[in-house]
Amino acid sequence: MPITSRALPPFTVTSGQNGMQKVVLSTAGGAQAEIYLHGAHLTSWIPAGGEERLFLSQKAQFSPESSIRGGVPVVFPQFADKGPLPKHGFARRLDWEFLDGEKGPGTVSAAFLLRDKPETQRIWPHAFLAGLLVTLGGREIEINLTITNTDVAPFTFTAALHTYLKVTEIRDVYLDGLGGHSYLDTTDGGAEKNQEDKFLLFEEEIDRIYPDVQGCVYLHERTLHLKIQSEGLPDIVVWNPWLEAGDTLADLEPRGYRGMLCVESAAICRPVTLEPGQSWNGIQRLADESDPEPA
Ligand code: TA6
Repeated sequence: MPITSRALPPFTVTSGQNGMQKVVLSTAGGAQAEIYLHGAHLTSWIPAGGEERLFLSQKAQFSPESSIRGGVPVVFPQFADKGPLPKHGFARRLDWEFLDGEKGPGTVSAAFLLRDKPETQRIWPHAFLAGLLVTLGGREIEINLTITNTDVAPFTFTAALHTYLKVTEIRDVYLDGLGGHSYLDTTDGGAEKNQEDKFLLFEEEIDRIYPDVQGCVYLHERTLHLKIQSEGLPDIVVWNPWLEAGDTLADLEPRGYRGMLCVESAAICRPVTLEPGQSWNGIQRLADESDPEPA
């Protein structure tokens, strides 16, 4: 019998933390990603020849009632507390259905589905379908959120892909791509300010919404270089709780703030309205532009 590739299968459904189901994606080139059905939550992304690029709290709760601290929480149908719903909506706390995995040329993807149910109808009386398609390439990953109005009346929502990027030391990190942009400073009551400097550095708590950012945002830390690209999600949120606010988060390990930076692609400032039968689509793409580790 000929010896064939020893590569992992392109996708497998397996048991993760606390027995919760997750889908593991692997490309022939060695990239890997993990998505929990709970929240359709991407918790791990390792590009080919690279290291883990998503932060996952050591104290993350893997339980039906919680959302997972780290990775990429799906925020829908409400960003933060900008409305009557629980913070960041309900999609991140519900179990999604795994539809299928698919292998493409150099990529592998997994599709997840969430539909309204009595639990969501009680607090948000709308019929909808939410789809999340995660596509893993060699050095890239794409997270594609689709919302469809399956109701007989229009509805309006806000949404975000609340990505926690893993860094070694937040004080060594800087973001490029937001210079000259105005932002709403959530740590200052939402005051509108302007980022004069080309680079955004980190030395204290930060919680900002940059409306309508054209172009990509780049994260740099020594040899780490990540490109963050958004489509259909025009606002960028940058968040790090720093020490004091970080300590109030029961599911973040002490000094966990040093190892993370949230760079979120979002639709907040202009909420999305869908007529019956209409769909909306928002994408975040992460590309690892660091030099690959020698094999
Ligand atoms: O997206 C930034 C933000 O809204 C921050 O204000 C911060 O509270 C963060 O999300 C995390 O929220 P969570 O509910 O997950 O603790």
